[in-house]
Amino acid sequence: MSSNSFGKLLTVTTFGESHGPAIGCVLDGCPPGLPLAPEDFRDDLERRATGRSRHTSQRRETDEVEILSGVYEGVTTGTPIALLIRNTDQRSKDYAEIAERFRPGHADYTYWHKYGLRDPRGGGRSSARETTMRVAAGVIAKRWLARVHGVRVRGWLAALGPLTPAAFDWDAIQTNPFFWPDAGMVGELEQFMDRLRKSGDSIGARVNVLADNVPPGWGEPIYGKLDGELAAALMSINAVKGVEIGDGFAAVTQRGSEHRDEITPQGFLSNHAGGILGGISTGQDVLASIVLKPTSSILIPGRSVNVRGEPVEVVTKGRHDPCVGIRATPIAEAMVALVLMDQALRQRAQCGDVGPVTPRIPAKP
Ligand code: EPS
Repeated sequence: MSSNSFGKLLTVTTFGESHGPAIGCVLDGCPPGLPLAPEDFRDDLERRATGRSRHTSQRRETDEVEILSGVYEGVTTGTPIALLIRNTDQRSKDYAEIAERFRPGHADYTYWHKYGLRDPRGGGRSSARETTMRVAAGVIAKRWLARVHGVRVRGWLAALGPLTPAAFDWDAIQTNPFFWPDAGMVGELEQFMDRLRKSGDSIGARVNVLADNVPPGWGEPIYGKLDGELAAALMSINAVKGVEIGDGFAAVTQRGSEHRDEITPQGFLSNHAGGILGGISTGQDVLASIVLKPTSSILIPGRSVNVRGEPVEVVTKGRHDPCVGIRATPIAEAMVALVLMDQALRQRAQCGDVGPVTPRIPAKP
C-alpha cells in the first residue's frame, strides 16, 4: 500500500493497523530546537481518544507515546521524529462475523477490490485508529506554529446531525465531550446521542477549524495552494465527505458585492474567503470546515454481499462510534496545523528574503 505520506518540506508518514501491535508515524523536516517530551502529546491524544465518554467507542487505549528518534535532551534535533503507540485493547473476535462480508457504506468493499485481500480486524488500515498518529504529529506542528508565528489552531463541532450551536464561546468547547461551543445545549446533545445509540444507528456531523495569526503569504500557487492542500489533508480523514473553506458552498447564492472582503487600512471588513485568496493566506483567520458521514458500522441490518458475491445481511456489533464527528475536532486541527507548518517552511525557503512590501492590514478593524 502506497501513499501513506503527505507534505513537502514537513512530511508525515503514518503506519500501523487498528489491531496490529502498534501504530506510529515519522515526521521529517521539523526544525531543530523545538522543546518536545512524551507528555506534550497527552492532552490532544486524550481529546481524540475512544472510551472517554459514553458517546464514543468504548475501546480503551492508553495512547502512551514513545519518542524513538529526533529528540535529544528535550529538544528536536532536526532529524526524523519517529513516534510509536502500542495497541493494547484490540478485540478482534468482534470482526469474525464480518470477515467475509462487506459492511454497506464501508471501505471493506473497496479495499477488497483494490488489494484482493484485507485485514478485517478492526478495519485494519482503514480504521480511525490511524488518526491517533495524525494528532500526535499535529501536536508538534501546533507547538512550532505557536512558538514561531503565534498561530493558534482551534476547532469545534459545528453541527451534530440536525443540531447546531445557538451560541459561541471558546471556553465552552473544552468543557464538554462534544467540543460544542454552546454549553447550554450539552444536555440536548446527550439526549440526542443516547436515543441514537439505543436505536443502533449513527449520525453525521460538521467540524470547523480556525487558525488565527496566520501571516499573509503562506500557500503556493498553482498546485500547492493553501486551500487545495487543506482540502486534500482534511478529505484524507476517515469518513470526511466534504470540505469548505470560508463561506464554502454558501457562495453559490452570494453576489460578488457580498462575498468579497473589503479592505481598509484599519482591517478587513469581513472574511467570506476563509483567509485565503489565490491559494495564499491573506493574514485573516483561516477557516476550514469538514462534513463527516454517519458511520457504516451500525446495528441496523443492511443488505450486502459476501466475498463470493452472495447476498447477505450485515449487522455490525462491537465498540463503534455512533458519530465519528464527536472525536474529529482534534484530528481536523492536527491536519490543518500540519499543512500550515509545511507551508510556513516552504514560504521561508522560497520567499524568506521578500520583506514586508505593504503595511500589514489587521485581520479585523
Ligand atoms: C473503529 C472501530 C473501533 C474504534 C476505532 C475505530 O475499533 P475496534 O472495533 O477495533 O474497537 O474503537 O477507534 C479507535 C480504536 C481509535 O483509537 O480511534 C473504526 O472502524 O474505524
